[in-house]
Amino acid sequence: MKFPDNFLWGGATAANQCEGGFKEGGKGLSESDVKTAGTVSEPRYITYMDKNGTPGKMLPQETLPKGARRAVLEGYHYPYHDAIDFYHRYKEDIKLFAEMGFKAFRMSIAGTRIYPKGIEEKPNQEGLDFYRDVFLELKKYNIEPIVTIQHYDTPLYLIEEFGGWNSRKCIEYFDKYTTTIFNEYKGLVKYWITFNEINCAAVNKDFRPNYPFEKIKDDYQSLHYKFVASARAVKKAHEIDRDYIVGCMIAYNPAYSLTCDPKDILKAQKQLQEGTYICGDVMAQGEYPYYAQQIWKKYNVELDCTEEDLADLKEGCVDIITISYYMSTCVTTHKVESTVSGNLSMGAKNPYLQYSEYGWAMDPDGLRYSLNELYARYRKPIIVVENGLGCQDKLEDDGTVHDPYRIEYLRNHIAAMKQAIDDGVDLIGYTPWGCIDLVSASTGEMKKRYGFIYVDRNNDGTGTLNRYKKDSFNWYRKVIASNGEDLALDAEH
Ligand code: BGP
Repeated sequence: MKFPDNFLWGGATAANQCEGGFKEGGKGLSESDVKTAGTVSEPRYITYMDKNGTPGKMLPQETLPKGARRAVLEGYHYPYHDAIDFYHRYKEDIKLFAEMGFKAFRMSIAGTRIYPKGIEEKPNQEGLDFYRDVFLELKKYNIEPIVTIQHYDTPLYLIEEFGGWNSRKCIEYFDKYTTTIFNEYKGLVKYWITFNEINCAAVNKDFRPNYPFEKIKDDYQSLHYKFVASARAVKKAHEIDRDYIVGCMIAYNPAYSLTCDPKDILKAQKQLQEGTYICGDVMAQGEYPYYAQQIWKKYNVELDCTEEDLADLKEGCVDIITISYYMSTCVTTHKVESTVSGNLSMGAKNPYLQYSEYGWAMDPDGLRYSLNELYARYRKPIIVVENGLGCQDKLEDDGTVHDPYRIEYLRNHIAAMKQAIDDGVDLIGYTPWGCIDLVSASTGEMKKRYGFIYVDRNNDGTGTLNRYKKDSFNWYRKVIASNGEDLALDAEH
C-alpha cells in the first residue's frame, strides 16, 4: 500500500499563533490577545482591569472578579500581538511552503478580522481582503487551503458582553460569520474545519490541576452550543457550495489503561467518552451518544437544548474527521510515582515510551491505533491536521538548523500513518503542526518550536523575524516528492 496519489501533504498554523498585526486591518481583540507569555514553569495569564481600574491577572480556570473586564495592560508581554508577523510576510512563507512541495496548508481565519466585535451587521472589508489575498497566493502554487474557522480566538467582546460560548448568542454570531466566509471564498477554499480541538472544554477537568467541579457543567453547555453552531455551519456550507468539505477537529489523545486492572480499563474508557468521543459522536453521527445522560448526571449538567438544536445536529454531520495527535496518555486508578502532562492531557508515565524535552510522550504506534479506532467508529475520511515535536532548536552561525530529532519524530509518525493506510483506514492528508515556527499555545514561548522553517524570534519578542530552512525542510520536501516513500535521512542514502 502507498499513500494515495492525491494525498494532502502540507503543514498547519493558526492565525493567533502566527499572524501578529493584532491591531491592524481593523481587527478586533480576541481572547488570545489578552494572554501573556509564559514558560514551562510560569503559566500564561489572562489580564484584566477590575471595576476600580486596578490591573490584575488570572489563570484560565479562575473566575474573573465581579465587574472586571479582560484587557491588554501595560507592562506585560503578549506574544500573539506580533507573533511571527505572517500578516505581513505570508507571501514569503507561502513561497517556502511551495518549495517544500506542499499540497495543502492548514490555517485559520481570525474571526476578529471579519467581525471585529462579533456583533457588527457588516463584515470588515480589510479582513476579507486579507484572507482573499492569502488564498490567491496559495492558489498560485496549487496549495489547497484547509481553513479552521475558529482556532482558540473568540472575539473578546462576545466573551465580555455575553459570556462567550456559554451563551447561545454565540451560535448566531457563528452563523453570520460562517455564512459570510462561505459565500466570500467560494471557489478559493474547499476544506473547512469548524472548531479547533473542540473537545478542549470537555478535557479541562482531566488536565488542569484543581479544576473547579462546578465549572464542568458550563464546559458541557458551551460544548453543546458549539456543536449546534458547527452543525448549522455544515448545513450552510453545503447549501452554499455542494463541493465544500467540512470537518470536525478533535484533540485525540488515546487513553491507555496503565494496568490490566479492569477498573483501569473502565476508567480509560470513561475518560475517552467524556472528553473525546462525545464530540466525534455528536458531530459525525448527528446525535448525542447513549452515555451522554450519564455524563450530564455526573456533572449536574442541565443542558439547554431545544428541539431545533437536535434537528440541526442531525442535519449537520461533518464530512470528514480531523485530529491533532501528539501523544497517548495513561490512565489508572492506582497510585503512581510520577505523572506527565501533554497536549490537553495529564496522566501516568508510560514505561514503554520516550518523552520529549517538554515531557510529551512520543508514540507513533498510538497514531496508527488512533486512526484505526476513529475510522472504525465513524467510517469517514480522516486528516491528521496537527502532529509534531515541539523542542528547542539552535540557529547556527551559518544560518543552518540541524534538527534530526524532529525528522525522527515525523518519520516515525508518517510510517505509522502508512501502516494505518495498510490497515484500511481512509487517511487523506497530513499537515504537521507549526510547519513554520510560531508561538506555543501552552507555554506562550517562541523557543518551543515545531517548524521546518526557523523564525528568528525570541521569547522576549526580540529577533529579526528572518526565516531559515532547517534540515527537516529538505527532508520533508523529499518525503512529499516521493509521496511518503522516501523517509530516509540524507546520510542514509
Ligand atoms: C494544539 C493547538 C495548537 C498548537 C499545538 C501545540 O493544542 O491546536 O494551537 O499550539 O497544540 O501545542 P503547544 O504550542 O502548546 O506546544
